Amino acid sequence: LNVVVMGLGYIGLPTAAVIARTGARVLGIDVSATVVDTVNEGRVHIEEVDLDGLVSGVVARGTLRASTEVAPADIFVIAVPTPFADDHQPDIAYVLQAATSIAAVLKAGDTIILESTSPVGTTEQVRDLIAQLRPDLKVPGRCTDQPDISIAYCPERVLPGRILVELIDNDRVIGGITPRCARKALAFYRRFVRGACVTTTARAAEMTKLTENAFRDVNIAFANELSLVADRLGVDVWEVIRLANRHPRVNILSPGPGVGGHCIAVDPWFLVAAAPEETPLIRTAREVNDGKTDHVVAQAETLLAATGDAPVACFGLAFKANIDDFRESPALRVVQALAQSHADRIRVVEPYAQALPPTLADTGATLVDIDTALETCPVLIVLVDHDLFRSIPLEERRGKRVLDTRGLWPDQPLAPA
Ligand code: SAJ
Repeated sequence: LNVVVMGLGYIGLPTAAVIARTGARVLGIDVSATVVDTVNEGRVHIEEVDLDGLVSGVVARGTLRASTEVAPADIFVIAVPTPFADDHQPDIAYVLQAATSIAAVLKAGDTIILESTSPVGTTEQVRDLIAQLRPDLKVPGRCTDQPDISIAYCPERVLPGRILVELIDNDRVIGGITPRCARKALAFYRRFVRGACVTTTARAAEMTKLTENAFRDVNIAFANELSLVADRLGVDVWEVIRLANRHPRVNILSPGPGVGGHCIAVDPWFLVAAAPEETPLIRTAREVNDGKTDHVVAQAETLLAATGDAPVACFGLAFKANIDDFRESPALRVVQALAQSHADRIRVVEPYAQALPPTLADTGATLVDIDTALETCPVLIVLVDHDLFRSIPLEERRGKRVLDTRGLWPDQPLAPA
């Protein structure tokens, strides 16, 4: 079996490597020559648990190769980004570009599977584009006799940090343009997925993916809104949530400095853009979560104003715990805002960064290790719940002024006046 995976990012590269491990011959395509060279040397350009060993193994065995040029194959998996524009309208240009390059090498019997998170209707747009570019091929849903190719939508659902486990164990939703397309794609996923593979239509599968991430966003927004109420009322929100969650049908998520990453902070907008009138809740959840970051900046400014010119240690830049991914990170947004007017006071502690990211590099803020921060900074702001931070014992935090946006240190005494 020959498989082409379009896009060698956080999803495409692990997916390509897992398929290659089954013995299929996989060609990974990326627009970046650096990424292609790195993979062909058996190395990885992203941090993900166990990915380096897997990639070096399948490249050495010759089942995974990378290129900037698409080649003929039996299965084409599209895993390219679908960002949104400034007006929150989804941008599927990369998906359509990928489909265009696939069209050039497509032959009867091939299957195209879109995995990128996409607005409802995108898989049909891919089908229409292929029909237009390759009038010699019969496309599914557009002809009465047997189509020449199959097209399906099967969203990725893996959690960064657990990608290689979840690629295998998670259930998959497989939406075909027609039931036959779905069955074709299902046979492919059965090669490496241990979870259940459930088939449906392409449109239902597209909406399912958006729904999952909007569900999480709305639930995090509820927790973030509670944290604002608790602040106003002088109550410990973490304690309230812990207690409320003892109810058998209550399961509240954790407040934080906002929602980051390239999925949960983005995908709900695809639903809002598709049905603006019908989505006040989903839109408001997005606004609540973005607004939480502004609230944390204001809290931090108040703390800085109350602490003279004391150095301030900001714990964490990543968008969530225990990863090196800073995309759309609320922690990074908070530190950037503080660095604008207090750069000389700002020390950043981020064990997952070798250097400050470009947006902070020239501000005057400095990157320090945990020990230095604890020794030199009387003011601590927790922005990410990395395990390395959670394990700092109370003795090392006693007497500090602390703003803990993640509820990481429940034993922290109230700050000295
Ligand atoms: N967060 C909170 N409080 C919580 C949980 C999360 O503030 O209780 C924050 C995190 O700190 C982070 C953001 O939300 O900033 C998102 O983190 P996450 O762990 O909820 O999700 P992602 O973005 O890493 O991955 C999500 C997952 N989707 C769901 O859990 C429904 C993953 O399964 C998807 O594959 C991924 O999006 C994706 O690619 O769409």
